[in-house]
Amino acid sequence: KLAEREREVVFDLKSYMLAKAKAVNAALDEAVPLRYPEKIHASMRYSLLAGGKRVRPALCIAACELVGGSEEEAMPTACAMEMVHTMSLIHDDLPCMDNDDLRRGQPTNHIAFGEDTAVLAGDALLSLAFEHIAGASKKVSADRIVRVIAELGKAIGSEGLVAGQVVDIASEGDSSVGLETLEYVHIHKTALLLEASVVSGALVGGASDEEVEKLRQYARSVGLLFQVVDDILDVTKSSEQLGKTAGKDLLTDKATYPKLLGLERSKEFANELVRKAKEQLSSFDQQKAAPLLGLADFIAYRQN
Ligand code: GRG
Repeated sequence: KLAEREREVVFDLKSYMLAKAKAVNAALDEAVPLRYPEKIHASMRYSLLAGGKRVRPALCIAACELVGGSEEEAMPTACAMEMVHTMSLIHDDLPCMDNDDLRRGQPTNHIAFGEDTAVLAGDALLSLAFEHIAGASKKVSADRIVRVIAELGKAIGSEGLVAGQVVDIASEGDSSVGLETLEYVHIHKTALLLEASVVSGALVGGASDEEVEKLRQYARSVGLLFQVVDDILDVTKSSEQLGKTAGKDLLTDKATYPKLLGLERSKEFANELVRKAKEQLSSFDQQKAAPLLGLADFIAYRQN
């Protein structure tokens, strides 16, 4: 307990996150210049530079630094994770998927640029992510770059993010969806990209196989935690807004942790996941592990 409190005093996560977000934003800005054809690049930049917590790049850089690598080595890979995250949001918002008009308080990409451009901006960001890892990671050995490319490809393809989205769409409106399907969707839609961010950061930082494995386990817990907390926030935020006890997700057909487990047990599950995530970091230098320990808390106790 005392050691934990000391760490909180010496490590300022908020400043760490702000500094990493600033560096990532500058690198993303540079990675997608507004060149010909302007409309597609404007559309890519619109969503890529529209704010966002930059959790995936922060995890990537923190994992790289933990195993002895630098921010510079991690940056192209960190940016690639955000490019993929952004393209998944653009496509998720399309009329053929979630049909959302707003994202981060702004009109969604297809509302601002049209559906055709939004689809293509997503495609271009996906392609750029891999090009960027391969081309911009000058200080990282070729074999490690190949491992990162394979890791990311697997995490987001038809057995990864895409699989999560497919199962999510198929279970829409199905009131019999249980915990197993809910967990499948969350692990695939959300946790696998967080896992790829951490593992890829570790790989470009020169991690041993044993270190990669521990960080993978950390990321698995943190990834699921991210979505459990998202579900909890959906209930608590909309309760506040509505001034009622039932949040919006309790009023819809969508399966969520609070709906299937209840709010209290969902919170207990979230606490258990934070504990499990941190346990995986116990063999690392605790001073150096402070950012990843802090990021687990940030994901668990965030308000949006
Ligand atoms: C990746 C090839 C490929 C296709 C995409 C559309 C689709 C397939 C998948 C949907 C994935 C999706 C929307 C997952 C939800 C992820 C999630 C938890 C988003 C919110 O993340 P935050 O809170 O958002 O990090 P900010 O705004 O902070 O970046």
